[in-house]
Amino acid sequence: MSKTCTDLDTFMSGLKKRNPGQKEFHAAVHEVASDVLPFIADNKDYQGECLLERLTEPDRIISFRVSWVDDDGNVRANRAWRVQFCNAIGPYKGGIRFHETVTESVLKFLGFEQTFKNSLTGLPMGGAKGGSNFNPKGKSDGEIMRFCQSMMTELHRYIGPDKDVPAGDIGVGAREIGYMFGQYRRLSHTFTGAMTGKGVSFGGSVGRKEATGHGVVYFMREMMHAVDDGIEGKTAVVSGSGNVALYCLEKLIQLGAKPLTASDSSGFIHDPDGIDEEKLDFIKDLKEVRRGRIKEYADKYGCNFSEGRPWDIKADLAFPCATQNELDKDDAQSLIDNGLIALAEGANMPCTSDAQHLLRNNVLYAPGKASNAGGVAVSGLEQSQNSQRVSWSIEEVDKRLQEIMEKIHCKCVKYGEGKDRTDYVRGANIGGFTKVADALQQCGVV
Ligand code: NDP
Ligand code: 2IT
Repeated sequence: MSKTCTDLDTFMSGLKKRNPGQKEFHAAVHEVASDVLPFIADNKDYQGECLLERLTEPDRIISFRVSWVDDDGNVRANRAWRVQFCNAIGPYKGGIRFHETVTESVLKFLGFEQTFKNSLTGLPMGGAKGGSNFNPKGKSDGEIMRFCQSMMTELHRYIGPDKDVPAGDIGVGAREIGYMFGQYRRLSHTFTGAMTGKGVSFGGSVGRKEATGHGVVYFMREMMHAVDDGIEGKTAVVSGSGNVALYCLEKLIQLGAKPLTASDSSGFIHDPDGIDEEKLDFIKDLKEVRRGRIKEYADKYGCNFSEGRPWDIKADLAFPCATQNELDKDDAQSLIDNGLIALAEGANMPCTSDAQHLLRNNVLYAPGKASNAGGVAVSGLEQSQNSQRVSWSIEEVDKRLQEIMEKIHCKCVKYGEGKDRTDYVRGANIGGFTKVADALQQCGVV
């Protein structure tokens, strides 16, 4: 068999048989295949060589045990993985997630998405994702350090600046990257850009911490400009209060919008007066320094805290920035009924496929692989700076980030042009696919 099967049901039933029970991975592939298979059917150039079959099989998955000792002297064991999905256009690149819900299926979905996202940035980066079912909540700094060191003791064999360059994701921020990079440096006896998201004092790029959240808002700005509208004066609902959400809130405030909500896994706050710079500083201290719960915001500013998610709040713009499947069909309907204009995903696959279907047909809707690509894009800029042994200014990095988000928007418009509105999902899927597919074809059957 060397011709890609372009029937979606046949393609998916084969994929499900080969990957039983991996529902997150099935969903991610289904979303891409439903756009890419019709594109292949219409384009002879992409019909040979089983391109999508090859792109849905990771290059390799490394799975290993991480043993560590907690503060009470108990020996603990977790499972960790690195899914090296595809290095057709550059060294593997993608984050590491620490969360109790991490499974091989979750990391395969994220690695698959990353391959398309990284292609869209225009930078030479392949796709990968890693992580562990380790739950960092409530752990001391010492426990986090010992876990990170143990994880890197195994992982260091498989990564390197020209091989695979991990970064952060849920549960992995500056502290964890620092501990992992420190151990990598020690074990490899080298100082290279083998990870990104590093501290600025040891090779990190300025602007990387802010890049995903700022980039999502830059992408939203492009979508709004394309319909002769803007962000200024618009109300926004945001979920999460981690890295992506915090800097999405920050850029919304800087561009004159009025964000109304933030959340964590225990619930959300709704501030009808809007989250301003001073209130955002409070959330940054709460989440980045004290690692507290979002409910404290409601206690301090006298607004509402509720369990659940913020999607019943009326707003012009929506930014799901917490985790996968956090916005379902009912949530999407409620946002649409409340007059939503546009939604840009900060998280990876936050909308269920039913929700995505509704949003795609009713509002401007940007999938994460396009709208949250600013984070990995600035990771790519960090790799360039490390290779050249230079550090760019924040102005330089921010200018490049804005240009990259604009180019991704253009690519989505090129491949996603539609009758009523741009189909950003189709645009991102086909735009991401073509570059990787061209590389696969030109490099022979490997
Ligand atoms: P963080 O760990 O910094 O923050 C995650 C936020 O989401 C927290 O507020 C957390 O709440 C909440 N959250 C996590 N899991 C759940 C859950 N199961 N239910 C409800 N809330 C939850 O992660 P990031 O901000 O880095 O990542 C957020 C999303 O953005 C992820 O989908 C990630 O893959 C994606 N992303 C991240 C990039 C980056 O550069 N960091 C780049 C591109 C995408 P709590 O603290 O209570 O757990
Ligand atoms: O999902 C993502 O794009 C990330 N977690 C960032 C990956 C990276 O290598 O910066």
